[in-house]
Amino acid sequence: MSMELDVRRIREDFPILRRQVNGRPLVYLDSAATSQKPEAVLAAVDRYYRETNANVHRAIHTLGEQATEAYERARARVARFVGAGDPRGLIFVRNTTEAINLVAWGWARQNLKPGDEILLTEMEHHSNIVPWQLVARETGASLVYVRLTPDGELDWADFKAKLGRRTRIVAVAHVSNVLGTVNPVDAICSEAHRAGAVVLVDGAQSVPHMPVDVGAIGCDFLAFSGHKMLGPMGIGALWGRPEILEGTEPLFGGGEMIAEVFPDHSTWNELPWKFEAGTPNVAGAIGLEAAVEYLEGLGMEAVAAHERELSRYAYERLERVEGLRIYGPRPPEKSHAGVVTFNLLSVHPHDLSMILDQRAVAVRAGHHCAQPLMRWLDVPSTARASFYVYTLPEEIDILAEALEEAREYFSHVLLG
Ligand code: 7TS
Repeated sequence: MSMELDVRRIREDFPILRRQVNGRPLVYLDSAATSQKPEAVLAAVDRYYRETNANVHRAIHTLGEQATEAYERARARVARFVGAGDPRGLIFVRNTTEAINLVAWGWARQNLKPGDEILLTEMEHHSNIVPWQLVARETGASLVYVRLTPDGELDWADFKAKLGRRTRIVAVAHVSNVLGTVNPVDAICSEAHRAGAVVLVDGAQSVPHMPVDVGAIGCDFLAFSGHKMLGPMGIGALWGRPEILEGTEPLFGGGEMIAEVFPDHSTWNELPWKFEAGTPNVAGAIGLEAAVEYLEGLGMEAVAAHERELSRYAYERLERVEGLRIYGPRPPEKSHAGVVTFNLLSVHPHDLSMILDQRAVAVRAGHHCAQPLMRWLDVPSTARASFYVYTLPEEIDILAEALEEAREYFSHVLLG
């Protein structure tokens, strides 16, 4: 198999991959939930706390200045990673969920009115549904969902039909965390802009796995999480077009986000600090910078090619497991990221996941925070294997063999 990355070499950078689970080497196939962390990220966070720790944007002393410089350097690096030349558009938040809420409660609450429409798709994660429901209730706007094709791709004709004069914002996942579908976000942006709507791209499953460039996509907002891209938990980012953010009122008030405070009113700091109230997660931002540096060292084209190859192989291998039903667009004919979702016979995915765990295989089981999509699939839940830079094709073989054993076991149980 042609491999774009030297995966064995990469694995040496991830200490957790040396551990055993139930007496066997860990087979970690749950990177869509969260990724593991390389030494470089662990060391960057550790070094920050050992050598530089101080609050940012406040102190004039050496540590304070070094911490501020490191935090702002991390911002510029993360902004460049997603193709944003101007770091003023890059706001550090906790995760994708917070980034989307910032747009919903900031921009949308201030700009939507009764009759306006928020256009979503049937494959969204709950974090790209629920904030819009709350804001729709508050503003009188309504939610409209683009349908999926039987393959689990966006129904383009339905998108064009539902995008209209009333559409104010389109919020769409770049990559589905369940089906692995890669959505044509650049085409979505040009259509939406023609209709006068802004576009938020949920990049939680794309920014870690493929080259993402906000300029090339043409989106207005991009949300992503550090913990899914080799970085620490508790740090993520919202990128927004600076001209839109300039016109948006802050969401949280407090230290850092102000220019001047009077007893009865305040004026706001400049971008991006206007949206970063209180002491930020400086160590997290520095860890995320180290993650970005690590990914750039591998090359995002190579990362994407590696995962495409793994998902093509996973389909080919898992399709040979009798009784396994696989969902989502089939690679390589269809554009598909490193996520494979399936069910075995009528076995509950939680039971399946427990059996796989006995063999040290970690997959996710459940509704994957995408209940509307589960209803579309007409199943209560699924099991999901997801891949990253450290995933070996041999681990897909181990998964397939464990599934074959599970099928043996359950077919006896199910048939009595
Ligand atoms: N959007 C998508 C497409 C996601 O996959 C996730 C997390 C989120 C948003 C939310 O990210 P968070 O960092 O704010 O939690 N997805 C998953 C998953 O698939 N399994 O666990 C979390």
